[in-house]
Amino acid sequence: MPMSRGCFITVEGTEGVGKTTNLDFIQQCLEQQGIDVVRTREPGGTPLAENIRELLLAPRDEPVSELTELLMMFAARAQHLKQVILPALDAGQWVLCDRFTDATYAYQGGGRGMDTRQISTLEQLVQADLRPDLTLLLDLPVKTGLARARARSTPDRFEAEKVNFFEAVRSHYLERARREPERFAVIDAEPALSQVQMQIKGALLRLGVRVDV
Ligand code: Z5A
Repeated sequence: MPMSRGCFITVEGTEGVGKTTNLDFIQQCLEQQGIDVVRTREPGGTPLAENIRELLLAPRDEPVSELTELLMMFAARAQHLKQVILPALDAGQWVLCDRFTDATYAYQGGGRGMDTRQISTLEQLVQADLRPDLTLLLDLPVKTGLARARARSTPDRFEAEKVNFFEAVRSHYLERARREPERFAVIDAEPALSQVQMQIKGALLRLGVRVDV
């Protein structure tokens, strides 16, 4: 019997919304149901793509062109898809990814103001018809997220952006979620973690995952 393809779950949101914290929880929920999970992230997920991530995040004096940034995001993604995501899905594993192409639309399209047709052209070239089966968008007022993130570590090149940048990122994410409600689940990330996790459990039911934790 042919093996069924795994599910592809992505987690998105602006700065400090709690992606890392909640990815741990989602992974635990899936594994508790006996699902074989590959957890990964973007930009990154392979040695080469992690090198590209370091180049992208490092603060630098030289201004980084928006097109260079966009092409580097998709270069890392092409490698990640070929080496990790597609083989895992084909082998029936579930892929749980911290950010994917919605982040490119939100950060490079919304934050940097790039023409989303350029993003869509690269999306088609790099990933053809592959889209996540479920995208959890953790949503939080920008100032709350920045306060949480900045209490934790020194800012990288993206984290050093101003509040307006993140407001544009947030509204792009919310607009994408509004347009694709069957793929996105918008999670209110402001309340206590236990309440955020209740909402996540509800969203996982869409993929038939019933969680007992
Ligand atoms: N980027 C891009 O521009 N284009 C692209 O296509 C892609 C990415 C793929 C790196 O991403 C950068 O790449 C990112 C966008 C860009 N830059 N930014 N900004 P990243 O995902 O690695 O970086 P990040 O967004 O900065 O994520 P993060 O720092 O790992 O934050 P987080 O995972 O969302 O948050 P956290 O570490 O889980 O939580 C933050 C703190 O809040 C922590 O102390 C928690 O304990 C606390 N927390 C979490 N939940 C709660 C609740 N419910 N209540 C109270 N406190 C909480």
